[in-house]
Amino acid sequence: MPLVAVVMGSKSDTEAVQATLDVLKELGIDHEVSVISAHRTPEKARQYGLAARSRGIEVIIAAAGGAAHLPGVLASWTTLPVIGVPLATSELRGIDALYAIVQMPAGIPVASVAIGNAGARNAAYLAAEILGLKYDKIREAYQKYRSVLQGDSK
Ligand code: RP5
Repeated sequence: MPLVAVVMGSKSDTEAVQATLDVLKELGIDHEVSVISAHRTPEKARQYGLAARSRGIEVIIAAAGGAAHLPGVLASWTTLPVIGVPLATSELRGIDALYAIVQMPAGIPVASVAIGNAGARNAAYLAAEILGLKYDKIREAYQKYRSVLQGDSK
């Protein structure tokens, strides 16, 4: 049963989101992947956010570019933690998406990671940290990854 929902705003985001999927796979975290546009398919976003918890999802990672309202819209329909990944898919190269995600008004939080590949990877690591509070196997896999980093001289 997937614990992490990875949602992207467009099929065109697939390549940018691959780094998130790679890390989740490396850490052995069950996940599902969906394409939902907050502006083209708002009803789908609402239904997805409302049903996520009852389907067993515990963390949502939402990646979008441009006026990236997807993470905030999903967060409005659920009390699950939402991690937003700003993608550099527009002329503003992700600055717009970063501001849209990180500048959520008070009351409905969305965690923001960095623009692009670093953020895509870190979203999965952050999800592992959250899930590691409850799941020993995920915490151990994540700790193993971190201990490998300590031996890395770069
Ligand atoms: C956002 O607009 C998507 O997340 C994507 O990054 C960007 C462009 O999407 P398309 O218009 O190419 O589908 O909603």
